[in-house]
Amino acid sequence: GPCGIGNYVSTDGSLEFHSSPDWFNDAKYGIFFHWGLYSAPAYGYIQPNESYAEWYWKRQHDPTYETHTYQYHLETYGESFNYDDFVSNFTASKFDPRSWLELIDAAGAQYFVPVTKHHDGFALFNFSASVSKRSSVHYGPKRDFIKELLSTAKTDYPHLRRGTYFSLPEWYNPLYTKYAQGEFLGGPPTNPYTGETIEYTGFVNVSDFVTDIQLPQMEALAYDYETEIMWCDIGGANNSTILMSAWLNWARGQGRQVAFNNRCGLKGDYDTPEYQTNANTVARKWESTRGMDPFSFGYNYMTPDDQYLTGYEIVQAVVDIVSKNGNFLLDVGPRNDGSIADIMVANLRDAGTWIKAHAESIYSTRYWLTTAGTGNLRYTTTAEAFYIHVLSQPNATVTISDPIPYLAGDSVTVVGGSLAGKAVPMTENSDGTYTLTVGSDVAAADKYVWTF
Ligand code: FUL
Repeated sequence: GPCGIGNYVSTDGSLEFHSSPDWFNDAKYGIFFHWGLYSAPAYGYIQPNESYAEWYWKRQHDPTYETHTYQYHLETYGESFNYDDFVSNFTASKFDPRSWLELIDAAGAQYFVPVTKHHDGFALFNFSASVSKRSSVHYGPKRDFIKELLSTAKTDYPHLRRGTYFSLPEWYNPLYTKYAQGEFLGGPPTNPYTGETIEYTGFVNVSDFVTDIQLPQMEALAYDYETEIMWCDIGGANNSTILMSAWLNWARGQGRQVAFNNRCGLKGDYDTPEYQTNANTVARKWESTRGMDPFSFGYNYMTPDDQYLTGYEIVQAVVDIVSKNGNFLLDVGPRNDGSIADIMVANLRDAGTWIKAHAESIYSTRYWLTTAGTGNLRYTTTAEAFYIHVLSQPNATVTISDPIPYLAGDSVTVVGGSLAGKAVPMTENSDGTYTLTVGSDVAAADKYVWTF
């Protein structure tokens, strides 16, 4: 169905008529990639506010943060090594878009969102050199990674939807000073140890950050890269009404539906709780995001393997979030060479095996009315079926006390696992609840979440 009405004009009100496209609501599960210069130090200190490895520059530069990152940098790289010097460590020597895409696909994800430019302003895509030269196209590996990834996806994995993360502000861009807000003060950057002003690599002195840098870069993602999700970050100063109205109308003219999140300075198609989820169903579309790392989106070399989300935890998160009208955008932090740690690969594949085996109860489903299931039960629906998900291994019986109008007959069918298709007896109790009698064979025939 349509995800909006008429032609959009450049006002907040007009753009609020847009809603998340059906394909986005159907897709449920995506993979996020935080990969950039910060993947070279790959360091975050495990405490609130200092654990996001992609915030390395800000934390290193900002002595108000208990100085773990500040000290670490000093001891590891020395005071004269500036953040932009990580360009030479960011080799991407093992980056292969096919291996990332094969992993996304094996994970059971239906879309992906690479960071195209984080708050450090160092982009991984191409735009006019009269706007800025601060990118991997001009420095370091001299490659357009976003093009490599998106164009390979388009030809080799056409069923995967292609999104792009883009930070609206830049921490130390000299032109951002005019729009300073919160931790985004603008530049030029200084060396945190000597106080010296340092160069903002690739800086082109245009006149206005928003109209001359941010807007053309987003236009490049919209029109040259044909992104399907504008995953903005931070908001702040922007020209998003102009960009979005033109982009939505243009995409519609091509018969395509695109999405944008709630961090573009506009209400957006969906909310994006971060390292959080919703306890209950929320009718406005939402997408929960977090890293496989317990505290970071960017790769943190210090995180022990057993701290990463496991296959079990990923499956539980997908089922729980989907049953409440959410999507799950799970982040992977690749290393500076473009490779992905074995533990993340293994856990994603493990979850993917379960998700694919239970595809009919996850993808293209809708949440059940307005309440989440009670206890360890979660529900999803389609026009043809009603699905009961049990978040822990059933032991003889499962009792359903939620007032579900769809339960009828004397059995339900197992979805997924080695006994898929088997009938499980169901009885209606005198108090109106239902009991499924789950034999030990059915309980043993699946893992992580049992679906009927
Ligand atoms: C936040 C950023 O500050 C984090 O570094 C990360 O990119 C997350 C998805 O969004 O606002």
